[in-house]
Amino acid sequence: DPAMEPEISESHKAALRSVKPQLLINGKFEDASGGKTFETLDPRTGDPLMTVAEAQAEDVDRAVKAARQAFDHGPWPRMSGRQRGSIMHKLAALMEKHTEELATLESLDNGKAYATAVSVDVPMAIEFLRYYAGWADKIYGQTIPTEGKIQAYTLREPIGVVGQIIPWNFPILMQAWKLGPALATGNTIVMKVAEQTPLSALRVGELALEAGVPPGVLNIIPGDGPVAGAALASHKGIDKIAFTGSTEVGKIIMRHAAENVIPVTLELGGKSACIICPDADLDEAVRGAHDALFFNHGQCCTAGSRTFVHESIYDEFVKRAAKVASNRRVGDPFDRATQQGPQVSQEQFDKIMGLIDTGVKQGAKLETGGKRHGDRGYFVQPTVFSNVTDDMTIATDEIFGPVQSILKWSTVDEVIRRANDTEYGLAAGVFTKNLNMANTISRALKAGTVWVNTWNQFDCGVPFGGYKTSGIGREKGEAALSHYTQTKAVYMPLEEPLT
Ligand code: TXE
Repeated sequence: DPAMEPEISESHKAALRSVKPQLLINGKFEDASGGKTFETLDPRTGDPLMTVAEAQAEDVDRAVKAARQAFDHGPWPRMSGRQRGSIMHKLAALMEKHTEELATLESLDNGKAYATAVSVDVPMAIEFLRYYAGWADKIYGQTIPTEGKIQAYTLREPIGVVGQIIPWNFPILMQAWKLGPALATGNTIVMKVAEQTPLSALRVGELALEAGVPPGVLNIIPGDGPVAGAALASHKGIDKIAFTGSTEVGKIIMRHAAENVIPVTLELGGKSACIICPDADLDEAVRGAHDALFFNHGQCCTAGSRTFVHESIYDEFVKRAAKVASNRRVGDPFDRATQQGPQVSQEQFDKIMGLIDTGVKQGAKLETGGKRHGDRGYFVQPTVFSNVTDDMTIATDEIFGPVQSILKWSTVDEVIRRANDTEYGLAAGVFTKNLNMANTISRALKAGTVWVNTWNQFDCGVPFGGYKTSGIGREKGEAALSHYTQTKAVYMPLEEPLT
């Protein structure tokens, strides 16, 4: 219960003490220039959790130079893929050894349920690093048959210094998604972590040094978006930029990349349609659509934030969905029974409460929730709206909170058209027992991932990314490797030199 004084227990204090709250540049933890700092807050209370160095443009410049030196002269891009893979395996093993500490940091900083952090976020981050460690010695070019007495082959080389900017919703997991392919392919990295959640990433940075990642290969700079983030994205010394965050900032990142003519990968917002067909098992569909939206407090780019329910089952579905949501256990993330902790920040809390108000004003029917939970921290009641129509703001804008919007459909053509009628295209899904329906709908949906009778499956090996304004490029799987390598073609005469 958030009304109770949240506890900072001995194990929480020990986890916090494990973090060096500074900038990781060239293998050393340092203060920011001018001694600039910011507070990362405890979302349960809004009280300061820890004071962290805040990178300034000069610091970003130092980090990029360190990464450049490590790329141009250091061992990382020159060692064999197998050696790089083995260092990555060591990092994964160290993270595994520190699973509880990392999960504690994740919950303290982000507010997510500890039970989830310790069983999903941290183990998945470890699994991702292992998956990409396995790729490190399996990335190679081709020998290509050519016309004439000449042979040609290709090499796949790392791109160089990569800038990576990550958000706060899955701090350690987003870090692993970005580090895995970049490290495996031999790049060096400057990573700007989110100002709301810098702690777990800094701890992982230290473990990376312990694992043997050479100085300058992984530089981590906590700081503000418009200061440190912008300085990184616009820096002339980076060879690639990868970003996960809002579509609005994604456009800024792409403009910087255009200025410097460097490749850019973006993983941006979503407004994913979850389509419930009349033949679906109702309880499974209610539960599936609930999890699709409420997982991680609704703070998922893939949240099923438009639940389209067939008119023949609509009323019953809404009744059950409201019941499931109202039973959701909101509370202290460290209480093992908690399913939903606080939202990450005051800003996100305000945005969500504002959108709930807009929903009510625009005529959606509030079935449950709609208010703040408790009287301190950033807790929001699990909220369900019915009678939502396509033009309402809650049906068009990313809410990024525990707010389910249920819309009604009658024909398949109509629901496909409406599901696709959005600027986003990150994910979508359908609940049905009818194979034809599953095939028709999954092929017609314009989204980078489609889930059938499930949601939020994220296997390391399967590519993930957005259609339309949800992004550019793919993370995870073999697909991500192509964004961290460039191809060199080498020609060589087979007989006497050709002129
Ligand atoms: O995102 P930002 P915010 C969506 C979600 C959320 C909204 C706003 O709808 O409510 O975005 O969240 C850095 N140059 N998503 O404000 O600002 C910033 O410091 C360079 C969806 O937190 O995009 C952080 O590290 N960098 C998303 C990162 O960008 C800049 C996850 C993301 O922050 C910058 C998060 C700038 N000018 C939010 N401004 C997803 N796709 O999962 C900010 N940043």
